[in-house]
Amino acid sequence: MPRIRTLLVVAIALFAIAIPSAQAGQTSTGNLVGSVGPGFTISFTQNGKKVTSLKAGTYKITVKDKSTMHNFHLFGHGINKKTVVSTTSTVVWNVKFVVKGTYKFHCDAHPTILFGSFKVK
Ligand SMILES: [Cu+2]
Repeated sequence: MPRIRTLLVVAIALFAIAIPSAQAGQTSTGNLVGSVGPGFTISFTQNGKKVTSLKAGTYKITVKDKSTMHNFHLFGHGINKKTVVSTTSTVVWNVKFVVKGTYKFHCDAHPTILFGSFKVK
């Protein structure tokens, strides 16, 4: 009987530890949108405003590639995700920003014209 009680205490303790860590790993949606095209324009916004910084964490990013001559390429600190230049697409990425620092995005076909960056703090 004491052995079962010990196991129960351990199980409850593990459960108590698991709950906060699950919450910490939750995805923040935050209405993040990466957009490129249809003209020569690229943007990364949150609720319609240009993103300059984000807290480290996992985010759901909706990427709208509205041009067959541009793509949206997000990269830095282990992140490297992109759409295809020759097609249009709308995709949702789950991106985990772990490392604090500057992240960049650009169009691979026009990296000196269409580019931007933001910080993860
Ligand atoms: Cu381009």
